[in-house]
Amino acid sequence: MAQTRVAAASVPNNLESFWLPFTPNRGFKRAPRLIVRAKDMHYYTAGGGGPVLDGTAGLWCTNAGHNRDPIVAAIAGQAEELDYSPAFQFAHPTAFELASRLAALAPGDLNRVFFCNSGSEAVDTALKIALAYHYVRGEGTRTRLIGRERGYHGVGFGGISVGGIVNNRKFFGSLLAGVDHLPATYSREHQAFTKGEPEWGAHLADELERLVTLHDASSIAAVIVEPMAGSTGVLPPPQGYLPRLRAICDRHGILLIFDEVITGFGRLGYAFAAERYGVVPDLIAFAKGVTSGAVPMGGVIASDRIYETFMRGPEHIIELFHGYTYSAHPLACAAGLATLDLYRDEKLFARAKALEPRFAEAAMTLKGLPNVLDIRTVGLAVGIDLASRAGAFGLRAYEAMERAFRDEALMIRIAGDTIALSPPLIVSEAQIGEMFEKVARVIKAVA
Ligand code: PXG
Repeated sequence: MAQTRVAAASVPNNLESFWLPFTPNRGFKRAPRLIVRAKDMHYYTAGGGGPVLDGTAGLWCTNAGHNRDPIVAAIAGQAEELDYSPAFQFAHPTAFELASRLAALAPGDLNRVFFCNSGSEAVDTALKIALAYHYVRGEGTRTRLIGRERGYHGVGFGGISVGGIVNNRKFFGSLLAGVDHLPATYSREHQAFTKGEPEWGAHLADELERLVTLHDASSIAAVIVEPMAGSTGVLPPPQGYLPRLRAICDRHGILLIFDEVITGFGRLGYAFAAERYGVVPDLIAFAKGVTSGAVPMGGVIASDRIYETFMRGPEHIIELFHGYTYSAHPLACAAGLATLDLYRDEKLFARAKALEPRFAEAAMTLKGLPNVLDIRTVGLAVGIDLASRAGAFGLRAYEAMERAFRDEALMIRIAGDTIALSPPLIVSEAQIGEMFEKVARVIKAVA
């Protein structure tokens, strides 16, 4: 099906109108990187170029690989049957089916699924549910939200407020009031070149106790963290850190939110990182891998306890004043179901887990190359820190990204001077080898 559309994909003659997100627009428009088609592990570029190896599962989302036939067929079939139906006061069957499947994948009593369309919306939804939960149970003084330095929770005002990335915050005014941050868990001094979760750093969870002492538990609604911080360069949690955070939250009646937008759907070898770390949060935010990137979708999985807290009061009254026109969109739900089937049938989460040691070993072969300051691996993800060029933070990695694409036919992600790789979970051992050989040549080229 994808094949028939290739001929139609041509190079646009005007690049000016599209303002690209999170992209230096002028440089891009001088030398655009245009993708016109994808299949499994590869992209194909305008003018008949490619294959380009996808080292990043798109933006951490195409976990089942690109243009998988069952997902494409499910979207096409759904589009013919039901293009749209409202999710306020009405619903369609596929939404219930997908919610049940997600509840079955999620740990503990996380059984209630609220749908939205992106990770940013998922985060803002989770924060709002947390605030409203305390309000409806009569603890409306709990309004403070705690995030973490170097956290990425999307780009909504809630997400950037609890997030910890200066450039995502400093341009945008006063943000949400009443937010505080835990310290980031990364310390190069203590954990450089660690495979998996570093031994050092569990004590940083105790900073939450300090914040409780400062603000008082009666003012704190929730703590939100990524189990593994992805966007700021793959920061696996220190051993024991997440259980400690859970214990402190429990002690003080604070909800724990895991932002699993990246870690969900197999990236760390499990349906959710919560399972890998043996910690059940109160809310999980998800997106990306739920449809393998094929249709936008996000959502929040809440505990039975939270859901039931809302199910009081007169039955004709809306329990949660929140939702989106496209919540549980039929195309997204159909794509989601087909994607979950693929994950199950091809055992892709277990596959990621089985490949983790090989992936980590291949990643560590880059140690010793010029400018490589640290390599962190966990699941099928790696962050490679490069030394910055003098006076030009981010330039070396930017050059690496361009060279990887043009000279090595490899797509990589960059954050500052960190290279991140997170291939689709269908990646072969040979492709893992190929990927790191290409990255090695690129790192030498930008030395
Ligand atoms: N939470 C987390 C943990 C994320 O990683 C979002 C929320 C927001 O999702 P949406 O769908 O609103 O973009 C994200 C998104 C990168 C990269 O290269 C990461 C994301 C998006 C784009 C690029 O690290 N994460």
